[in-house]
Amino acid sequence: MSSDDPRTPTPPPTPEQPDPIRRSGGALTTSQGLRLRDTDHSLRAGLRGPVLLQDHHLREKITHFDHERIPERVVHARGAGAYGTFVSYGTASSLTVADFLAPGRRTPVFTRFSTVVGSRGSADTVRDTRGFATKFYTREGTYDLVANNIPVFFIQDAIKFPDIIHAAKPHPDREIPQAQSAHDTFWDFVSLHTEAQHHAIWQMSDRAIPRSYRMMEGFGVHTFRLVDAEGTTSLVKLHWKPDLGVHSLTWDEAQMLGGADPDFHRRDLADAIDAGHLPSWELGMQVLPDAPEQMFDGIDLLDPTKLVPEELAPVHPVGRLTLDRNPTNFFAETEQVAFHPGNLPPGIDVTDDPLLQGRLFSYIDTQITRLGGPNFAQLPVNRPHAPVDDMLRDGFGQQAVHDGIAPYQPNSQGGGCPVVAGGDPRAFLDVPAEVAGGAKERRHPVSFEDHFSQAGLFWRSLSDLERDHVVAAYSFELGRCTDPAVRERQVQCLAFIDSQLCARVASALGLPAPDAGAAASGPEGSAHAARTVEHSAALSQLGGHWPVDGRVVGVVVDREVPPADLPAVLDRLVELRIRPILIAAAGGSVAGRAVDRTFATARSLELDALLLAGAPARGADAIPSLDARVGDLDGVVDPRAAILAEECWRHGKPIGAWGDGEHLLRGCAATAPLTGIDAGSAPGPGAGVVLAPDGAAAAEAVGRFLAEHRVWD
Ligand code: HDE
Repeated sequence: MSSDDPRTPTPPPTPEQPDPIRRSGGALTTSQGLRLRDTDHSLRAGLRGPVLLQDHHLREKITHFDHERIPERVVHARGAGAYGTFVSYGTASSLTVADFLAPGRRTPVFTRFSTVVGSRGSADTVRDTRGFATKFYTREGTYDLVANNIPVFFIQDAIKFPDIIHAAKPHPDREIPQAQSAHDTFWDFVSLHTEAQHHAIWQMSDRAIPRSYRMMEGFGVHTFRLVDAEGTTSLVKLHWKPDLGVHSLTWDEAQMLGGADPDFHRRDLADAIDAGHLPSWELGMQVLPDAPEQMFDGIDLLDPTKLVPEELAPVHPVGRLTLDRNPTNFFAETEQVAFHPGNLPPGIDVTDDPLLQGRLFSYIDTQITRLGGPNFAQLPVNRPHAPVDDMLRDGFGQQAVHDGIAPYQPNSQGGGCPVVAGGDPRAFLDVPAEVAGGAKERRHPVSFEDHFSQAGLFWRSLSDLERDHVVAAYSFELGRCTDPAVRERQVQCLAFIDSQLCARVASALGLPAPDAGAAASGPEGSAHAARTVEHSAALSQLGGHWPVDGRVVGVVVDREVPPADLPAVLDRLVELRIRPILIAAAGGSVAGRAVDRTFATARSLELDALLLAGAPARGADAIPSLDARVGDLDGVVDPRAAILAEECWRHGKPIGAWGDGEHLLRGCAATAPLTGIDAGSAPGPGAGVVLAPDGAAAAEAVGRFLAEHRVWD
């Protein structure tokens, strides 16, 4: 097929190759290409008369508008995406014939991140699992790695998917709460259907409130099967490891952001890419022997509620993904992209995990409705970059003009074309893996019955601070349940995970902790516990130093008396790969730099750290009622600057001050109830608050703290 053959789908547009359907810069036309003289007035019978039915432009404009919405995804409705490139290290080429994993191979990709439960207009920062789906436009056809940021799933069998989702979505009577798991039906289900407990404890951890899509891990969840050139197979678990480390919001920030900036993650991703802070992840594989029983160290590899601790099977890096281009049009690309876990290249195949098997059916089924028919693979974002020569024909939205008369096999009327690949090793291979036989039955193996041991492993592997957050999350979520029976049943489940966790949550809820003896004996199934390691350091996200690329630092400045070194400090931050946001009482410019935010528009929530470069005089729009909350600021300094500092302090964000900024910082420190900064001890290094001799030193110090994400002390 030649490249100008109409059957050859063109790859998604790039900025250099605009989509031919997109008309830009020219005259306004109808959909038929007729140039229009006016689009502001309907055609009327006389100046004050009725509108005429014959106004084709009015009818077309309104009719098309009436049909602009398509159904949102039944899950993962809210998301954001970007294009990029995957570069293979070649380290997996001994395990799989997949061409995109050959040494040095570069493959274009599109990645979409999402929340699961909320609808398309819901907030980004809700407590939820995140989707992390990547479409690799490989030379051998499209590969979709449809992953989540949590390595295990709520259920073991696809037949339970409607149940967990119905329980997690808003209550059907009032359709509340939106995008929340803190309600009765969710906890009703997970406390009755206890295989959900492992996923639920991850969801109660900081993993479920990421700081950024750029700072999340991704997990393929299921075990997949690789096959090499000799036909030797291995089982793998797939991992995305972010180069920026795994970091989270605090719960307080997540909730405040739901109101202040519901688009926080979407904006963060697009802004970082625009600013050249390109997000990147390493793809890694845990490689496990393809033994007939498909168990590894007591862990059933077909059970998607179990992970394999990295201490038992290290993650081997096989390539790097870098996202470098924002979509041009949200609807055309991010909304219409369609992933499918069965889109696999030669060399990667599925396993008999019953959750994965159900997914293979579900994705295409839902997309036929959502994208209006069976031809959605022809939409620009979904078009394979490999040549397509299928025998699929007609249907709603057909874009191709197929020639010939023989879209069937075998044929002689089309010269036998398109031909099947036969034994060509580059064609897709259904790996002839043995099927575990037996009678047909609706039952799972006994190894699926352990629902608690890995939830306990997760809890034990967290640092004290992370555990505090988990306790607070359970206490909040169960505290929002109205039915005492639901609360009590979930507290009983916590007893099977860990007695200390249970006691702390029970105490917060004012419930008695179940007696330790009952908890220790465990529920039915615990005899099969896959308790292989006591502790897995990889499950904790704290510790370590990470690049600060794309972190956001607010610089508070007094427009009237900016410090002389302000431009140098802003330049230094950019050199450190940090994005400065200049904040002043009013807009305009300071020292030749544009003010990015005024006190009316700045919120601490978009900042990772704060630099105080002055004690800004009150803006004309200063809020008098805030004065009472702010102590020793002379009634001259704008109280909103102090509130920025107080929020940063409360959320563990480093604060640096120099020059006149010291006055503001000391004023904050003097009002301990407001700031939480202890007035007795002078702010200084170690507490995450730095009084620096100059701006450069303040910027460097804040950068050092940011490498650890937050100052938890
Ligand atoms: Fe999905 N899932 N899922 N899922 N999933 C969808 O497909 C489904 C599961 C995941 O950005 C839907 O096109 C079933 C696990 C992501 O477009 C739907 C089961 C994992 C996305 C669907 C699962 C995922 C989806 C909704 C249980 C992590 C968003 C719209 C058997 C490994 C993709 C759509 C995007 C989307 C079904 C479980 C990840 C309904 C039946 C496990 C990231 O087909």
